[in-house]
Amino acid sequence: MTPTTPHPNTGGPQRFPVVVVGAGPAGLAVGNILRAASVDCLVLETETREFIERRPRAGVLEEWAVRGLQQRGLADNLVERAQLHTECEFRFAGERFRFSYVELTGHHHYVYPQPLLVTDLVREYADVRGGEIRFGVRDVRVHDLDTDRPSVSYVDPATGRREEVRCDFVAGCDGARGVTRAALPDTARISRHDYGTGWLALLAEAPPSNDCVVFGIHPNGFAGHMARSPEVTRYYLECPPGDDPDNWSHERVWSELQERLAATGTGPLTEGRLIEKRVLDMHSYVVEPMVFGRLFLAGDAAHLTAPIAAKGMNLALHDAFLLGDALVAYLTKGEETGLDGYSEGCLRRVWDYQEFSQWLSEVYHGTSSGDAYRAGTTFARLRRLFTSPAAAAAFAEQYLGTAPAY
Ligand code: RFL
Repeated sequence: MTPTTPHPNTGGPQRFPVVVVGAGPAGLAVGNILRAASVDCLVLETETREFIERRPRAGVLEEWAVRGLQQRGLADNLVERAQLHTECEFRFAGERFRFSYVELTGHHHYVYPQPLLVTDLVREYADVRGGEIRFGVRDVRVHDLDTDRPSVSYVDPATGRREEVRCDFVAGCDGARGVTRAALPDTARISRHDYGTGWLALLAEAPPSNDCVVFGIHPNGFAGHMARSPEVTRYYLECPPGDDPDNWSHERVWSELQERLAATGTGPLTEGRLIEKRVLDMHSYVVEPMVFGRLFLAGDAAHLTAPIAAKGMNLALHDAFLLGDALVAYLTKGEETGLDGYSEGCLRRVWDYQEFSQWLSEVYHGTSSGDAYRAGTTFARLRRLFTSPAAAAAFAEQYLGTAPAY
């Protein structure tokens, strides 16, 4: 199968070897890998470029993910500007406990805000590698996925006309609220897990108040502190699922954060204006298989990991590397093994990260559950981390995503 040239102005359907639905980390990484191999593709995105370049979300990247971006020429800015995180701190029972994973393993995390990564990936795809991308598209639909001539259609925002794009493959990278997952047949299995808790996700215009990530385990509920930049800090507060962010005034947010993150030997947090305040219901799902006919799902479209363990963007990149490389191998050399093994190759890491998130959720939420038994086992888990070298090594491996095989 040879890449075909698009014909944007013929009035008839256009044609690209690959249509990527969604310009998040997954879709843009796939697009960049295809363009590096001179495979044409079209990325369709419902939002504007300005919007996706500013949407605040993730920040923590694992070493293998950064290496994967570097190998594909996508990490120059990241490597120059990212912070390196080498330790985290648990606060519980009024005390603080440092966990230096770099000392234990030699490995660290990179912290690089998702909007900066998305900005880098769009620039490289559209402005450097000459990839086609259409922003602001409406009502995207996928068609004929179980044939070898699938297509994607959308309403052009400028003309109001429905446009059709024929292709060989559709990469469904449109996140948790996209449309491609809904095109799966009833035979696809979607496993869901609801943690029964909410997190108030906050971004504060305030410098970090600690030199590393802090996890506060408190009877009032979990609280998290994560540096995003020297001026901005992400905070989380456990809250009831479905809670209204308006229930959380500036004063209430800071007083709960101060209380839940307090520990002997620590000063008060540096407070600041709250620039993001939204409630996330902690839930996860996994789609199996991640492939239907010519549709290949990647990232949050295929699996959502509640941001408990900061794994979602890493998994999105893992999928994108496998999918981009497999599509290039097929479209340029006719090799099918990458596409055949795609779903299984992704899902092994996905399930491993899901399991770790579930384990960590119990650590974060057990003491505030109101259940004395769960609180007791939570403290046992925490104590074990700081008394058993084997438990500490196992935690570090999962926290960093450094297992030798998945
Ligand atoms: P994205 O980033 O959601 O991108 C999907 C894109 O598709 C567009 N779209 C459509 N386009 C065309 N047609 C449609 N019908 C469309 N519907 C939607 C959307 O506008 C969007 O541009 O999915 P992707 O690429 O799979 O990337 C996933 C990550 O964004 C996500 O997993 C992470 O943000 C999760 N996450 C974290 N992950 C980490 O690895 N480390 C972290 O520290 C971390 N922190 C977080 C997080 C997610 C959070 N929220 C908001 C849920 C912190 C938070 C608060």
